[in-house]
Amino acid sequence: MGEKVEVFGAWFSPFSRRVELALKLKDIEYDYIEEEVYKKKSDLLLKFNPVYKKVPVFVHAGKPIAESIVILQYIEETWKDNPILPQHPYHKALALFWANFLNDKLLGAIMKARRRQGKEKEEAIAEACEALKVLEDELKGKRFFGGEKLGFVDIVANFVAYWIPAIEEGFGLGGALSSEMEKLPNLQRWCNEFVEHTIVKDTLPPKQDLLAFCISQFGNNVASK
Ligand SMILES: N[C@@H](CCC(=O)N[C@@H](CS)C(=O)NCC(=O)O)C(=O)O
Repeated sequence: MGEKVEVFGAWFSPFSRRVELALKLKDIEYDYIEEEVYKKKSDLLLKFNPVYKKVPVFVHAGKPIAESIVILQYIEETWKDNPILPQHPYHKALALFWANFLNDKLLGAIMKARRRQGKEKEEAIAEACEALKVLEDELKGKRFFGGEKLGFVDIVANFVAYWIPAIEEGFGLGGALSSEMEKLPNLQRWCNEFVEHTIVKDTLPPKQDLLAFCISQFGNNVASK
């Protein structure tokens, strides 16, 4: 597959990092273009992702694809070596189910908590903590969500392993998710193993920079951004 592979991303974005991680796991070379998504989006980004206007955008042989989970599926289908999804249709469906759970239930509750205040905020935080407990059960007896090897669900769950403290700080969530995670041993062990993985390490932004970015970008303006 000799065609050009490009990722339009942002250094702090767990969604962009998902795409980069999949490419690295599959040993696919790519050009990376950093976008200033919260300052000025490039004309190319707007052209390639006119619907959401977000990163990541994956461009293969000039053809753009947006939305990290869709991009991961495309990468998996295009480059068959080092698979990140199970071959069996049922197991593949389960992996996609968990990927959607992470985005819809967990991230959905986190985003809701960011925008709400008072009781509604507390409820959304509790919903996010419930979702973490579900992940704890799912990891029972397993090294990774994907089994012995890191796979699709692990890639999508990158924000759980690394981004949560910075997100909590930036979104004014008060540390409840981090405290919940301390009570979940399977999830703790998974987080440690995930961030220590040699290829994953390469895709994690410096913790202090991430924290400072989240505070300056999202802090003090919780309801409106
Ligand atoms: N559902 C998208 C989420 C992407 C996303 O939220 N990207 C953020 C950066 S972390 C972005 O580009 N934001 C720009 C904006 O909201 O205008 C995915 O999975 O790719």
